[in-house]
This record gives sequence, structure tokens and C-alpha cells, in this order.
Amino acid sequence: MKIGIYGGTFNPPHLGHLAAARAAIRSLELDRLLLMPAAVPPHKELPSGSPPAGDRLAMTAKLADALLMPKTVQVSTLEMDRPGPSYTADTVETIRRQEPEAELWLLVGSDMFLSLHTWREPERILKCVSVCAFHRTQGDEAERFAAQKARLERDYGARVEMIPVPGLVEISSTRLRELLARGEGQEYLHPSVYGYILLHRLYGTHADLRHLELPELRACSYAMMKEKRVAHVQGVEEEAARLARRWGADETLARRAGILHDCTKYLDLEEQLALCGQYGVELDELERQAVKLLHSKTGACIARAVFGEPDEVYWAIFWHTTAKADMTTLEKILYVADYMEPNRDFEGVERLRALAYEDLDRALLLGVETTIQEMEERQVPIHTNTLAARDWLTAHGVTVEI
Ligand code: DGI
Ligand code: FE
Ligand code: FE
Repeated sequence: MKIGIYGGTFNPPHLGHLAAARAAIRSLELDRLLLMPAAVPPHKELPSGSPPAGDRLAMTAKLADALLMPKTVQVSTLEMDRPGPSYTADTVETIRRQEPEAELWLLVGSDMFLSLHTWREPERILKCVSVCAFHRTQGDEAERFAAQKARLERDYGARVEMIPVPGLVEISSTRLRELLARGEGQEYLHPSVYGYILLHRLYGTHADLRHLELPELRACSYAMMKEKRVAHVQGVEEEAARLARRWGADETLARRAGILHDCTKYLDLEEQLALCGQYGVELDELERQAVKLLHSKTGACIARAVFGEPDEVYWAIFWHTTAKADMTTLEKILYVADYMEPNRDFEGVERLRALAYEDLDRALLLGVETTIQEMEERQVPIHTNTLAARDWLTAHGVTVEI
């Protein structure tokens, strides 16, 4: 069992951390990687304007999720939960006690590595762990790294590996925080971390959430979901944009609806019901029980109330799960795009994809009929609006074979 321990203030976690974590997992063949935000770094106070520990923890969890290896990558609150300063010697001894048989690797960036001998009780640290130092693939670090490796090996009998991180982002956290306060720096952050910063107005950002450009809107939406759903949401956005061009709808509105359509997918039933109450959405009996039917309604509410989206976007999101009778073109587009975006894979999806560009109503009906059939097979109650969508289309002469 190989465990990597990657500590830091993560203030904020950025693409450099992400690239390093990925490289460590691959090079060291880690079974587990612990991302460990420090409570109070021993060598300095956190700079003023730093977010509370809870926000650094949440951002670090986003970074962990971004690696898409939930079994391997975990966030550890060991240091945050311990009162007082976070000394690495204490941390690694605790983990050594918990995992006596494991091969422990302490992961460190270049500045940390080069100063490791000055940390508190390096001998205690290096008795418990091997050291993995990240270095850039370009630049002049090689000599200093080799000298430091030799020193740690000689003075402490340490085991040191140096791993090159391709494309390691050259950004200091101090500089990144300055950029963020000026409304810049997005290119150094994973989108969901950036979205979290915008949504919570960290680091002096003050984005007007009601008038976001598309990249910021994407970031905020992705921050509200798990990383594994992001590809689907990107697929829906692109498919909705293509369909909007094909069928003469507003492409930007189609994109915005696609970006936000599943933004509340990860709220639980209680949270969904609370939002419906707050925004006055009336629910029928089935909706009050089937949590999957609620995210379209609450997503619409958040799109309008938080992100200032117009009615067209509100209603497209509102109806994207069940459909309904007599839909607008944008509503049809989002429903169909959600059904057949490139990541969807089910029997008949190719036919639906082709039909969507030939006859939008027939594609819609095919989607609705497919849902009805699936619900019947799974013996799940079919929502009245789903049935109403089918009846309306059929009554208007739309036909499709399923
Ligand atoms: O959010 P997505 O997964 O991208 O897709 P979606 O918004 O169409 O949600 C699909 C889920 O909604 C799926 O788990 C089944 C559920 N659903 C859709 N129509 C009905 C339904 N559930 C019930 N009970 N009745 C329906 O008519
Ligand atoms: Fe959905
Ligand atoms: Fe969806």
C-alpha cells in the first residue's frame, strides 16, 4: 500500500497542485493520495483576506474530485482538526501509526523541498516518510535539487525521488490571489474551484452573478456538481448550441440553458423541496417523492434568481426532465440535447441524433416515447407532463416508430 501525503495551505488550490497530484499518482503508483489542507502553516500566518478553513477545505475537495479517482484521492482534515499549528512531523507520525505497514510518501513542491532541512524536526519526518519532490521540466532547478537530495540522504538517510511535472503551472499563490482580486487568474484554476471562488466571493472577487459571461457561468455551474457530470453538461451545451443554429433559436440562450440545466442535480430531496418552497414552485404528489423530477424545477429557479437568466432559459430548464404539451423551440432543443449529447449511450441514440437535425418534433417524440417505455420497464410512475407531451405531439400529427 503506497500512500501519498500532499499538504499545503491550498490557498487556493490551483492547476499546479492538480498537475503535481496527477504526476505523483502515476509515477509513484500510489494507492491513495491524501490532500491535506493545513490549519495554520507553521512558518507563517495566512495572509489577510484568506478564506476560512472551511472554504479551503471545500476548494481542496473540488480539486480532489477533479482528478476523477474517488477511490484513490481523498481529502484529509487531520491537520485542520488538530488545534494549533500544523507540524508535518506530527502529521506523518500520526499517519505512520494509523498505517504501520504502508509506504508513505511526502509530496512537496520545489520551495518546500529546498528548505526541508530547516523544517521543525526533519529527522522525525524523514524517519516516517520518503520524499517526492516535484520539479519543472524546464529551468535550472536540477542542480539545486540534486544537492538537496544528496544532503537529505546523507544527513537523515532519507529516500528522495524527484519527479518531473510536465506543464507545471508557474504561479505562486500570492500572485494568484492578487490576480483574482483584479478579476483575473482564471487560467490558473480548475473551473469548479474558480466557480467556487466566484460563488462565495473569495479573494476579493466580486463577480456580478446575474451578468456572467459564458466562461464564468460554466465555472459556477460546474462548482455546483460532481466532476463526473461536467462532460455531460458540456455535451448538452454544445449540442444545444448546434440545434439552436439548425432550428433558428438563440444560440446564447441555448448555451446558457445547457450550462445550467443540471446545476441542482446534487441537492438531496430535502434541499430540493426547500428551494421549491422558497421560490413558490407547486409540486404534485409524484414530484414530492421523486427527487429526480425536482432538479429541473430548482435548476430553473437558481438560473433565474441567482444567475439572472431570462424566462426562456428558466422554462427550458424547468421542462427539461419531463417535457410537456406545446413546448417552445428552446424547450424542445434542451430536452433533445440532454437526451442525445455525445456522452449518451443507449440503444437507438444514433437514430435520435440523426432525427434531431431532420425533424425536431419527431426527435422530441422519440425521446418522450423512449422515456415512457423505460419507465414502464422499470415500473416507475410516469409523470403526467411526459404523457401530455406525447399526446400533444401525436394530436398534432407527429409520428415516430420506437
Ligand atoms: O439530469 P439528467 O440525468 O441529465 O437527465 P434528466 O433531467 O432527463 O433526468 C433523468 C431522470 O429523470 C431519470 O432518472 C428518470 C427521471 N424521469 C424522467 N422522466 C420521468 C422520470 N421519473 C419519473 N418517475 N417519471 C417520469 O416521467
Ligand atoms: Fe437533468
Ligand atoms: Fe442533463
